[in-house]
Amino acid sequence: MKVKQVILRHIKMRLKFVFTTSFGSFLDKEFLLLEAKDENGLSGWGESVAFHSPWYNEETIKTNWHILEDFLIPSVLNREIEHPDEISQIFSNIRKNNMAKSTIEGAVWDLYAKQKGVSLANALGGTKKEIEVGISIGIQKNVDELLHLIEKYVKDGYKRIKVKIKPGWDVEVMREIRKHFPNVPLMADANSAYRLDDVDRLKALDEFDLMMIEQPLASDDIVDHAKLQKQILTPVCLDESIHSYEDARKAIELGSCKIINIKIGRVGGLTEAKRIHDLCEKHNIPVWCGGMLESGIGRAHNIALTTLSNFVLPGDTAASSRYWEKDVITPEVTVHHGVITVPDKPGIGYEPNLEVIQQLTINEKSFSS
Ligand code: OSB
Ligand code: MG
Repeated sequence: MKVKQVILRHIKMRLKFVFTTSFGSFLDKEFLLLEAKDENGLSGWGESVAFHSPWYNEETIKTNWHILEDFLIPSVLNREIEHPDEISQIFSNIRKNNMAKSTIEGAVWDLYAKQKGVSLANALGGTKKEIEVGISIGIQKNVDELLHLIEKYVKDGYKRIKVKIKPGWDVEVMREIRKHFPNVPLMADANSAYRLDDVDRLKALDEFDLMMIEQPLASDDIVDHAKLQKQILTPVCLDESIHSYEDARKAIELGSCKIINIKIGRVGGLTEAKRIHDLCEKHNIPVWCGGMLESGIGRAHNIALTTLSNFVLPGDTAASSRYWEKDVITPEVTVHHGVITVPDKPGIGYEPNLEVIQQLTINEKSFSS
């Protein structure tokens, strides 16, 4: 196959709620959509999950645009490609910038699946027809508001509740949650808000029977996480620390985690995500698919990836309507009793809604060879 044209769009969408983590809050979500067209007019779609500011990792929408425009798009345009696995090879001389790489790699995967007439899930080797999802709840103004949200999402049927924590919004909050929801599958995500010195506070979470604690320590650490895991009962799950297969291999070898959250953008694309999945499966490390408040395009990629066999824990891929008044795909992603039915149409299986996309586009550029 050959990509003959790429259209890069900068989109701005308002979330239905303010999302707050240990790093700060936001209401407007900006992101990039990349459309890759072949000679027959078929389009593959990818989404950049980089944020407006570099709080989650070092990438931003602007750095992604730059790397895509000046390096990644030129190296893919008009090039003969047999299989999307080649894309990560083509990019191997460009360091990091994983979210930028993943944007175009995902579009090529979608295009490839559409050309073959198979679903993206199928093209990746996934077999599940349904996937289970949980919900990620940001830090709230007070515990009552958090309890109300949990009640609502439990009623909706979400398979597990994840709450964001930080020092001062942790042990007492979990105690309150457990008082009201003694049996709900529960986990916490710290987005790197703690240091190894905080071990006593983290040990105090052991009594709440959490499924895991996600990324308690520094975003570039795997050594202290290994020390921490030896001292707490709650399984450590790594998010920010895992950028590649090699990171995953080292973390598993060191005992830095018992679970890994795979995000396609963070690891540079679907091919690398699948490699990490396979490695974890071999080592009995369960994985789940993380979320980055994606639009429907990125959400569809997450759904396809989650059909792989070792995605045994509910992911953060909640329904479109949880985030957006109107998503950029038709149909929107819906969740029934905590389950998403995986689409079986070719490619990502949801149709990009060009009218909605146009309305939300604040900058657009077309590239062709
Ligand atoms: O750490 O998993 C995270 C959202 C933005 C950035 C990082 C994270 C998150 C979430 C929400 O937890 C996941 C989602 O609902 O998309
Ligand atoms: Mg996380």
